[in-house]
Amino acid sequence: MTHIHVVTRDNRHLYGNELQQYFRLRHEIFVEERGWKDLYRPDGLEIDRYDNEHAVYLLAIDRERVVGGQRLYPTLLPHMISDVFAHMARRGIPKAADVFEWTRYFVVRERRTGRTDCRLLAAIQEFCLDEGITELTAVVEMWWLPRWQQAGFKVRPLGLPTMVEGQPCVAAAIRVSQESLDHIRKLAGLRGASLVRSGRLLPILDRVPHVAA
Ligand code: A1S
Repeated sequence: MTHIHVVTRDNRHLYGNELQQYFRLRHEIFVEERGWKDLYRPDGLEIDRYDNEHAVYLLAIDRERVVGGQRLYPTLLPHMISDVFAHMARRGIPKAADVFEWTRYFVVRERRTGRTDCRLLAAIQEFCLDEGITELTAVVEMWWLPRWQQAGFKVRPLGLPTMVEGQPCVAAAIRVSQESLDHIRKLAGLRGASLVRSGRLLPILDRVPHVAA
């Protein structure tokens, strides 16, 4: 059975093996499968400057095997949109304690039937609602827009579509809401809360450094 585990700086010591798998999978999927060659590392682990103590991971784990994942990062710190994609957010980059950037979303190939995907989408809405995060920001390829619409996510573009690595992409903000969670839970066939929180986790917003990016 697959569960979505919350991994933060408070409990990452419990997930050493799973985090190693997760970074290796990110390399396999983003560098080798998706061809994002700038992320290549000779050790085969895709780790970037945002994989630090402020990152939060929601990992889909089936009996100690990581089968999917996603990352959240505070927008009050320099983050991918402010550092690299600021030109794609001409309407302004949302930066607030309760706004997080959403990156590195994947499901392993043999689980791409939509089910793990729906669970990860439900998990992100559930986690953000629980923690008081009101909005997510992301840079995505355009094919995410109909996916989000189908998932019941409320999305507003932050700028015009722009080519990134030969693909039309857009920066967007997604509103976190109970309505979206209910919608995606229904699609995923989930009745209630599905997140696993191991160890002693402090509320995420208590951890957000109040430094403007
Ligand atoms: C940043 C993301 C942020 C949210 C943080 O009938 P199909 O196969 O065409 O249906 C597909 C397509 O409609 C669409 N789709 C998926 N990958 C696509 C691509 N590279 N280009 C264009 N369209 C694409 O989604 C439908 C279902 O996809 P799927 O792979 O068969 O199944 P599933 O279970 O819904 O998994 C979707 C994801 C995106 C999770 C999976 O394909 C994956 O992990 N891909 C590699 C990682 C990735 O590209 N992540 C997004 C960027 S991170």
